[in-house]
Amino acid sequence: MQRRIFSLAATAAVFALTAGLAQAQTKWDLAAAYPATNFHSENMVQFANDIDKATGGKLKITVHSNASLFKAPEIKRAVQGGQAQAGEIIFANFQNEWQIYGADGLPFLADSYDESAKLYKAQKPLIEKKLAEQGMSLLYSVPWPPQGIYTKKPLSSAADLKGVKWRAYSPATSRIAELVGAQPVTVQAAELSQALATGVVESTMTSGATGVDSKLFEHLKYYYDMQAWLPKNAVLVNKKAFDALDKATQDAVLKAAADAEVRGVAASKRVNTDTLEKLKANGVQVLAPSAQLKADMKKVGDTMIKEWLEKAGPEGKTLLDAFNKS
Ligand code: PCA
Repeated sequence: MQRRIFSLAATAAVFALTAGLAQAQTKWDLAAAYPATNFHSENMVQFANDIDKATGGKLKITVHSNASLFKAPEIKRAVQGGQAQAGEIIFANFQNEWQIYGADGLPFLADSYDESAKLYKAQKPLIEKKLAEQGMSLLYSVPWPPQGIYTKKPLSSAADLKGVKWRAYSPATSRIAELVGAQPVTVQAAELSQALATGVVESTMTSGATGVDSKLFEHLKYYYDMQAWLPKNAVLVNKKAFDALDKATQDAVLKAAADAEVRGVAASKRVNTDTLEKLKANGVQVLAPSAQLKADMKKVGDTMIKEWLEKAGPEGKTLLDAFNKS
């Protein structure tokens, strides 16, 4: 009898301890779309670790990379609905929902790291307001390296892209294909290697980073370094999940986010240089576009910016004015 009472007491003590821990610890899922070795994903893991450390383990965030929790286009809705407390999106994927999200996916509107930072500054207040209406907040945003064209065959002008099966990742990258007479097929990064291997696509416009992540060099031997735009990823949080944290934990999240943004931009720049070198080492010809190809793509960009402005209306004009003034 004595022993039984003792063991009951011990069980109760264990229960009390676990309950205490469960109360003190919050667990979040962060749905991400790119491979674990991608610089955005690595940065996100560090972001989660920083929060873990700063809160003494009170907030544990698990990063689910490579679209393992939700497919890229589903992540935004998952965060909005609270199926994931946090998630990483690429704004350009959501241009059809709201044109402002697509501004950094337009060719040659903001085509360098400096211009990208200026565009972000102009976009940010609008995006923060929209996300708040959607029950979310922006934690941080980091640009991909500049986008160029991968092909199987050399390109002297955009006419060489006619009829080519072109992998798109966003409405804007589909529109480019239409304007040059290529055949757009939307394939998110997590499925890109397979789409190339099975011949579903034979060209794409993306960064050196994704070229290395998805081993594009196994199929595509030319990379035209167009430096056409720098689309941004963003880490979003469900507002209710954030509001449920105590003030000190909220502050830790915001501090880690600010650090991740600065660190991410620096990583993007580094990765831009490194991955172009890796493409070369893997037999890709990394080339500057011919004057004709450049002029052709610039024309495509001009058309798309005009179309964008028509759809974006006064809000788009406000954004462009703010960007042009900066
Ligand atoms: N890589 C991502 C988006 C932009 C980029 O550089 C992709 O190709 O899906």
